[in-house]
Amino acid sequence: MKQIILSILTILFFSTTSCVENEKKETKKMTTNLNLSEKKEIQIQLEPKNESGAIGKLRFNESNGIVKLEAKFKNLSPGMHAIHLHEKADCSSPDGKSSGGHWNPTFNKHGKWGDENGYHKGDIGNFEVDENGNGAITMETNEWCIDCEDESKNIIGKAVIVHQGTDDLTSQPSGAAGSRIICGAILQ
Ligand SMILES: [Cu+2]
Ligand SMILES: [Zn+2]
Repeated sequence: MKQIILSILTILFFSTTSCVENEKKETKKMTTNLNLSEKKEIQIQLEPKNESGAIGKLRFNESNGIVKLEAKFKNLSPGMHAIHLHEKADCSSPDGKSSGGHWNPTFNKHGKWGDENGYHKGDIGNFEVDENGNGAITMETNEWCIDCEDESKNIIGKAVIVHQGTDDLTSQPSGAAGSRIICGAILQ
């Protein structure tokens, strides 16, 4: 009888400990996944195109499903300049055209960001450059992600392009913004 009770106790003991261990593993796994999805950052040095001499620095960071873009530019002509995400992370050609057209994974027409009639996922818009040639832009959106599974949101493998002119937000397919003066590949 003693023998039986002892074996029952042993079984009980082992089953409880293994339960606790499983729970520990679960918790650890969840925390790791959370950390991975919580903070992602990419910094890019932007290069001049079409011999513009313009340069810039750009940072994307993702936190809790929101991607924030912060960019600063130098040596541009004063006034409004268009900025877009183009479809290929390829800045190799001197005119920047190697980066392709506007990034448009949802097959919409070109437009102002947020327009109910449609806009490209790369249609960031315009930013202002002062008389010293300096400009900056920031933007936040949940319509992009950094390296996620959703190809209609993933900005990795695309390029940032700044144009000589202003995006009129209506001309198709790219806002008649003129030549490309800055390019940066979005790669990790
Ligand atoms: Cu563009
Ligand atoms: Zn566009």
